[in-house]
Amino acid sequence: MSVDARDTARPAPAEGDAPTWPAAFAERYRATGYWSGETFGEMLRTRAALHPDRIAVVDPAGTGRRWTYAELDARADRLAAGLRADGVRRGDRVVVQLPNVAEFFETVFALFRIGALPVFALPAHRDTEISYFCTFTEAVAYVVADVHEGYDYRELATRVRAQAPTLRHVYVVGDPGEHTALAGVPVPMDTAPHMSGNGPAQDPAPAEAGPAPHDLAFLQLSGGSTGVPKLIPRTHDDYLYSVRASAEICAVDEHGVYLVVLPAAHNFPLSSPGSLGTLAVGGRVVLCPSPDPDTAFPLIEREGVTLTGVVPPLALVWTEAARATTYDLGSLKSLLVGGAKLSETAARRVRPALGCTLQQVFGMAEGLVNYTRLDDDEETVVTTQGRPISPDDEIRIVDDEDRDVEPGTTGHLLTRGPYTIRGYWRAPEHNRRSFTEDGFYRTGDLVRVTGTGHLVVEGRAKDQINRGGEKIAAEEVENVILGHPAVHDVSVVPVPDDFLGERTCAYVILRAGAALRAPALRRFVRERGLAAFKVPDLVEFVDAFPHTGVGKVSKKDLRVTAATSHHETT
Ligand code: OOB
Repeated sequence: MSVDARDTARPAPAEGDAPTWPAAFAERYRATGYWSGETFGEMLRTRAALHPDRIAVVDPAGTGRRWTYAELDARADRLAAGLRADGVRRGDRVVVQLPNVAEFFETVFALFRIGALPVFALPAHRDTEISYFCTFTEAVAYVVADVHEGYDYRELATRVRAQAPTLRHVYVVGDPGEHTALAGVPVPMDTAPHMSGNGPAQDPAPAEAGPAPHDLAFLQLSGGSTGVPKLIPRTHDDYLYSVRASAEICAVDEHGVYLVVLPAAHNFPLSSPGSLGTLAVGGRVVLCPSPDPDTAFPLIEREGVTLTGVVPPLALVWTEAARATTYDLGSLKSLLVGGAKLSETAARRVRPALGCTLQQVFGMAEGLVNYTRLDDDEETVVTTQGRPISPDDEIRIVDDEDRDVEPGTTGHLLTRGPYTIRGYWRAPEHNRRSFTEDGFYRTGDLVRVTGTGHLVVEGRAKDQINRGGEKIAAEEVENVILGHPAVHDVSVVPVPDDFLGERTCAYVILRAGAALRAPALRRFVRERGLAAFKVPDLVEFVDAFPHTGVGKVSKKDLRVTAATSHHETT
């Protein structure tokens, strides 16, 4: 394995934080060219040099902003210099919780250049999640918006700061209140001149060497099935490969205009091919402040959007709205749908309604992403969730004892490859369960493979609810509910839902003599500071849970009960 020259004079990242690929695999992935030896910071620099005046990012909020590649590049440099001056260093973690605003890219590329790791939080996360991310990752900084959708993130930051001893800085996009304005991060004198020109920034003498391509680029969140979310360590090499290959599969080039409809930090709009895939080929990224058709459709028309990615419930809303819209959606070439299973019925509606190609995407923040291809026949596109990006994505379908099943039979999906992690960040115990000894990731998905190598998602073995693409670990919600003094026991399971695919149902056994009603319990969960999408949609009070032969709560039976009973709306 070649050692990058930039590695000298730099401390190695802390040993053991993140399991990595064995040397033989890394060598192969480099030799095949998957890992190109470039960082995200360098990718943007190259792009800005090639076409400085082309628009990179459009943020239509407020008066609207259009940043060229040169401007984004210069802004990332300036912010990187300012953050360095504030003491943010290579390898440090910085929790980034921003809505779909241009500063998301400025921040993320600044951190990429420093080699500090963004920890990608979602705007919906609240005290419980953010405090956990900040303390577990020992984050030195936290970046938020001032107010978004009526919620004041500065107040959240104040509370989190009191809990997280390592957090030295809170940067705010907009009015900073008691914190620091991101726009006001001072630029040290020696780097300031690079920022004034119109062309791409000159390669400034770095205050400190930046990251190497095989270093971690960021920590992404796992939907997970455990009490606390797991963090997914992705390297520049592996992620850049997945975004470039995704752009090729989705035929995105410099004329591509990608609309970021889902939260920008999520792996799907970030990388499939998403904003990063679009920037990697010199296209244009348009931020959509809200996913509803009234916001998205005018932007599609005005900006000539060529592709975007949505979750299945949104695909339903869009296909319905497209029938009556007066906006011209003719520029849209493809709609990527993923994050949860798209029903065949819904899939068949996409092309007639929106006049564009459907691409199903079955991906995961841990790595593996599958796409239906642009030249797949219609039946394949509507009935499968696609095939892997890479010829080197290894797929195994196994039974409960890890034995390969007969071809075409449904089983557990295990995978390993050039952009699938070999372990979560600082979670050795959990890694022993989530990965096989030879490095396959246990996805928790039940899948079968068709004769053409396409995957069909048939179900899920992990203890998770997929609420229209938003993942909820049952255990995380159960732990919060168990904190209620009236609750003796609880079990959280999915309930089928026509629109979202699944909703959450909490089955609760109360303590003897205790009284509690569903609205009070839901309020309790909300007030504990959990993201709103994790608050159970339904609460059912029961006297006992079904049990398995060995006396464990049978979630399988409870799921069946949940699916077949009539639920009062709570
Ligand atoms: C995407 O990533 P995550 O990490 O939020 O969730 C991954 C899980 C998968 O393991 C699977 O259970 C489910 O989400 N999933 C799908 C699916 N796409 C994801 N289940 C059925 N059909 C699909 N098309 O959700 C994600 C990451 C990158 C691209 C797209 C989605």
